[in-house]
Amino acid sequence: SKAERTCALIKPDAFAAGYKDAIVERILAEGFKIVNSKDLMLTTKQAEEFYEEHQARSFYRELVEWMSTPDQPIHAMVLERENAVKAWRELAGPTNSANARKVAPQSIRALYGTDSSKNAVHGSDSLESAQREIRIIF
Ligand code: 3AN
Repeated sequence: SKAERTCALIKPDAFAAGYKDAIVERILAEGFKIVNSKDLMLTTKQAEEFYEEHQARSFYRELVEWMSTPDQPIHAMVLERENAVKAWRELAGPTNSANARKVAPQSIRALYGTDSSKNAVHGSDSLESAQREIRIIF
């Protein structure tokens, strides 16, 4: 089977709390290769485009503003592995960190997230999303 690429973000909550190195170590330990990475702050426009599929959701504006807060960096990575999209979403865990602590206690969101929005990391939901997200950020 063939190596896939997915887009991972360490969000502002986990970055500010100093969890970047621990999360990167875990990613490598789980067999992912980090083929590109950078610290950055998203512009409002980048965050809007990144989350455009959520435009109709009640939390969209808050999510965009949080992900593009000035002086609140994120760490973006392109991860490569067999089955990378699904494997990274599994490692990240359920969207809601409190739920993650119940059903997937070793997942990254269980270990480093707070709730449904401050949930430490992002993972692409498909290969198409991964390509789109990588193009927006890198
Ligand atoms: P996932 O990131 O697990 O794919 P999505 O795609 O449903 O989850 O949500 C994208 C992002 O939107 C989440 N990572 C989170 O930051 C935010 N979000 C999702 N659900 C909520 C919610 N109920 N309240 C606030 N923010 C949310």
